[in-house]
Amino acid sequence: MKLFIAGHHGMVGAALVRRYAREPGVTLLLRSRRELDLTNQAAVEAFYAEARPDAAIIAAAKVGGIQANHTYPADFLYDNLVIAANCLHGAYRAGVPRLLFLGSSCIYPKLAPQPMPEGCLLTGPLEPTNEAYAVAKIAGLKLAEYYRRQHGVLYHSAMPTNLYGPGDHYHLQHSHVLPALLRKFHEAKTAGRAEVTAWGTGTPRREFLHVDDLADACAFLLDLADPPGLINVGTGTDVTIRELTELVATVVGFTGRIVWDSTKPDGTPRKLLDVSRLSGLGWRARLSLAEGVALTYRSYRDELAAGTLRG
Ligand code: GFB
Repeated sequence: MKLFIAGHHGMVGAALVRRYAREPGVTLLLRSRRELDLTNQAAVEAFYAEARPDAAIIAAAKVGGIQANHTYPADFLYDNLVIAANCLHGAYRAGVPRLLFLGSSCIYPKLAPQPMPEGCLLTGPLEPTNEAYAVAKIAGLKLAEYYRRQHGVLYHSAMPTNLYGPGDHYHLQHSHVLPALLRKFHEAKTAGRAEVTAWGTGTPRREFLHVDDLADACAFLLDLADPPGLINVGTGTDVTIRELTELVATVVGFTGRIVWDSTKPDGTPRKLLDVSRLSGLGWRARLSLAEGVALTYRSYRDELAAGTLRG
């Protein structure tokens, strides 16, 4: 099988490359951003026509944490919408028979029932801090659904919960909470500082999935003969941001004080996926949050030492 992984330099794409390295029957088609600009429709169509993959996983996206999403909504909507449109339409035009599109748990309404089943999509208003990203991802998953319905191609989508792992972004303003906290605690410990500031009130609840578990779930879904059109990928359990903060501090070995900056947004109060559809099919996440954070702190230090840390 010739498999195109769109976005293989990103955290998710790189995890997919690691996962498929174990599959001898799979040849990966990979293009860096310099080689193929996914926002350029003509370039994407030319790539598909020439490379002719048997399947594609669309892991390319402009992503960021709560503040980046809130500050750059036009970029988050435009880039993600165009990437989704080009990657799906180009695949369809070139006769690619199978495609897995990756979205995000923020596609569900802000006040969705918890845990959130796939069926609550488009039943209420979105969380304002990430509405732009969510609208683009909803358009992408609907494109997959409609190409499958109208044209009979096997295009389907997976919605991962908040992800973390090797190759994450560690920018203090623009990253997600878990990498931001790892960096803040590491730098405070190294500099001997007594205090670290975390954002918001610490009361929102979030679910975190290690990116290697997501890659395994993608490989599982891509093997199904008749995959669900839309499926949640998570662990099925969540923690408060305060609990996460304490866990990260413990893993890093920071023993000072944690101060909460309530001028920063909390975002959606809770975002726990209902993973019964996926567990019913026989897939479960392997890594606990404590194991995953310990592994990620190790890769953070390795990336820092190698000069490859992003952000
Ligand atoms: O991970 P995060 O940036 O995004 O923030 P979302 C999660 C929670 O952690 C919020 C709090 O309540 C933040 O206020 N938090 C505490 C921090 N300290 C920090 C910190 O130092 N940095 C950050 N970033 N947060 C994102 C969406 O929402 O989730 C994206 O914006 C995407 O579109 C992603 O869907 C999965 O979980 O709120």
